[in-house]
Amino acid sequence: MNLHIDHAKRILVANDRGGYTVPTDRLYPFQWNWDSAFVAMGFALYDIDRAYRELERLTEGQWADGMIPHIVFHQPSDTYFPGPDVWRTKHTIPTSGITQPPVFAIALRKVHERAGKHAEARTLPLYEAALKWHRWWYSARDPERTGLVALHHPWESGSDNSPAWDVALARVPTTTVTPVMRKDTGHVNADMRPRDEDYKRFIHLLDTYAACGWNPAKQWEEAPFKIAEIQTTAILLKAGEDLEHLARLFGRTEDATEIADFNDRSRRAMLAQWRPALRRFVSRDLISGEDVQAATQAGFIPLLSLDLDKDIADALVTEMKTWSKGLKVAFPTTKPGVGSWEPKRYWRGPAWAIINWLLIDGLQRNGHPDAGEELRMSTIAAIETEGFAEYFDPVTGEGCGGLGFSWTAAAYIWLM
Ligand code: 2M8
Repeated sequence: MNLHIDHAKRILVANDRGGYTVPTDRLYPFQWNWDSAFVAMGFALYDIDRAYRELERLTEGQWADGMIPHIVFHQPSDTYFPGPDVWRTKHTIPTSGITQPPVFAIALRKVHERAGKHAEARTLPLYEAALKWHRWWYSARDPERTGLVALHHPWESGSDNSPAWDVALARVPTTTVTPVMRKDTGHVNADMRPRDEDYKRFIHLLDTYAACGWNPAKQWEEAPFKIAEIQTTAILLKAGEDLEHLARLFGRTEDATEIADFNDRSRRAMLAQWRPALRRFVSRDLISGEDVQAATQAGFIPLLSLDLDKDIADALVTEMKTWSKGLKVAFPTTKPGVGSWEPKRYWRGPAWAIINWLLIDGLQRNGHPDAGEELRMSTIAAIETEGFAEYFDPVTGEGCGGLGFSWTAAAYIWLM
């Protein structure tokens, strides 16, 4: 038995709160959307029942309109801000009012394929939930049918304080109705977290959407932050491919046609976001109408769901290599050396095991298994040296943020 795998499994046990896994104790005491999808894939390798449970418990938070919220507050806790009283949503089980990257259907296909006989009955309700959520993405977050889905809040990207949001977020006022009472900086060093000014803007956005009654059409009109986002769309497309696969497997021909149509739309739109001069893909700021130029990991995530021409795939890999050069741990979430790069501050530079996981899959898909293998080894070495930290300083290799972190544990189990 590999001792690290044993340790990873013990972390998932310690973070279990009754069929769902918190990202880590105290810092994140609830169920988070994309964290749970990664965790479910980890469980899929050794405990299918628990893998299904993770996804099932997440869907308890699904809204009638199909959205699966970014946090499900199954039980109260006073160690996190903003809690359910700040979100003011109306779901029976308290939830946040925004969403997160749709990794869910990617996880569901993997769980289903490892579940063997009799899996269909347990997979089907989750398949239905995923389909409802994908329909929500394409109606609520792409009403103009461009193929790129839009985010209304940096938290929806999962890359909360990424330099990708600097320009758009600067337009959001720092005034809030809700007093900002941060708890995160009581758990981890403030230098590793978003700045106070970011939090004021995060809460300004939350207050704005709460005032819209969390109505998607109203929010679309009033959102002061609206980014047609490349990483989220890339994940949605991969999830869409997996969902389409399940639809065909279950003989759901009409669903399959509908999903294939979503997928085609996103595929075409993403290809149009390729910028040869930058050697990466870009998001679009829907308020200014401009490209998001910031050099972040998001620009490489389309590897995951597009079958790229060789010259594009090669250019992406060349660019990725220049970013990783001389680093102890790849892959940095911001290009090293640019003004906004901060190697310890959360999503402004550090390496994250789950981002690497997506990139590894993408590199394999696009004919670069060696680059994928290098990244896999870099991720494993970082974890074996520093433990199951939330993320890693790419220069020193230091494990940062929360410790005993669920998605790092799941990534380790998966990547080994
Ligand atoms: C971080 O985000 C939450 C808000 O959702 C926070 O900082 O309070 C991000 O790293 C996000 O991607 C992640 O899902 C969450 C829980 O691990 O923490």
